[in-house]
Amino acid sequence: MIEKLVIANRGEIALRIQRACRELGVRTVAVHSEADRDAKYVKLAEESVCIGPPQATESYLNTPAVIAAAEVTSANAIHPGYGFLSENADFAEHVEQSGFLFVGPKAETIRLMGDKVSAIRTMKEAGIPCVPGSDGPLGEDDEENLKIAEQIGYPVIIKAAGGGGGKGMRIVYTESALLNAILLTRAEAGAAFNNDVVYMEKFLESPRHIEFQVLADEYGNTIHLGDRDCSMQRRHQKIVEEAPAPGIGDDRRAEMGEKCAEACRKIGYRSAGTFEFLYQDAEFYFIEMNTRIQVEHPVTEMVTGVDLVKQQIRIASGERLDLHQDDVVIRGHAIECRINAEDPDSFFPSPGRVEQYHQPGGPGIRVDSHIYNSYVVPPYYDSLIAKLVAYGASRHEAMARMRSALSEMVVDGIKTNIPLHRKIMSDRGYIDAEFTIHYIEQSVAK
Ligand code: MV4
Repeated sequence: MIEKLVIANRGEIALRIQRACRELGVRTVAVHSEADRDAKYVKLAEESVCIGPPQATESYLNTPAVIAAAEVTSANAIHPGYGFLSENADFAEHVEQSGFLFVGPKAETIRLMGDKVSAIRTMKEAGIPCVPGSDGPLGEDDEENLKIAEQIGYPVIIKAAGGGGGKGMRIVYTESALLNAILLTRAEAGAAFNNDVVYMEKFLESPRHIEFQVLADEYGNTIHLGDRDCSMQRRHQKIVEEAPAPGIGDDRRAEMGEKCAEACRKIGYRSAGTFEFLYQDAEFYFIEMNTRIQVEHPVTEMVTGVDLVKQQIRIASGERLDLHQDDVVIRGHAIECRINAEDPDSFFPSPGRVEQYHQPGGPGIRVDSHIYNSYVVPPYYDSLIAKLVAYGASRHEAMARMRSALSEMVVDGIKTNIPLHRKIMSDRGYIDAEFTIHYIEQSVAK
């Protein structure tokens, strides 16, 4: 049973985990860098430990410092949040070897999913539809690689097994460009990930990004909580997410969700997880699995009423899932706008002091944020300062509530992307749900 938990993260997610623990009666320890001494989650914490200088590599990414914080405070569990150490298999292994519970899957599962070639092989065997591709690493045989691409059909994409989230990929449109692209991607992957394994997939030119949320306990009980559309992104940074994914029928959602839940059971998955798919021409193609709680988890919480962070902590405590698939009902629609401290036109980060903060409210509005009047957004970390979430009975009502909330929201002193969100919420293509992963770059942020 988790009695005292170290929150190995910062910002809004540290606060989110702290709130879940307070509800569960779990004591918490905040760890923070020197730059986050005045953070809200540190002030609200029962206990806090400074784990190092501002640079994340010296603090939030410092495995021995995080584990030492758990030791000196006699905590018995560590929640990694998202980013930082959340999908680092070696970290999860160190946590467990040091005698603490890790809030997440087994280290071996994180390792399996971190290698995209083994993740795809595993999911394909578990009955998940994948992108037509090389079905494994590319070898050194040029003729063989040309043959694979010929069979798949151009364009193809070369991806690094150690990549993911947009790093280490190269699109190839013609046979004449293939061999050089493989060499280049392999060299970059070796340098960036210390792993030069690359694989090939059919390149899907205008897909949507749709993902499925799952929960699994240690005893083989697995459920899905429906899907999210995360297509509204720029340079692999998601900007707006929503649940359920527009245009996917309830039967199709249930069928895909059940496949994901079934795959979790087959591979012995534990904790919260996300299956990422590309969706094009009414077909789903698995690309990656995320083994962490995700930034956009609130939209799923809003449409299901399930507290995903509490479930993660209960599962890590060794409890059984207290939900069956039949208990999960998707009702209404939720949209999340990621409010970033950045220039709305150039997307350049804009850290600094928040002179004035007015949080929007009203029916169906949720704000997950760690900022307050006179809070200084540090320059060292990502620029997310708030997640503004709107729930409505329909997508139409959720959008109307989001527009209203955006019109009320004030963040002065720094630049934010609130003007960009106002633009998106009144954009015809967004309103009509006619968009792909290329929409922001092609139509909104030209
Ligand atoms: C693809 C693809 C098209 N075809 N794979 C980018 C991040 C990584 N998670 C996988 N990515 C992609 N893989 C095939 N076979 C297009 C992308 C992609 C993308 C995917 C999801 C969300 C945003 C994206 C932006 C550009 C490219």
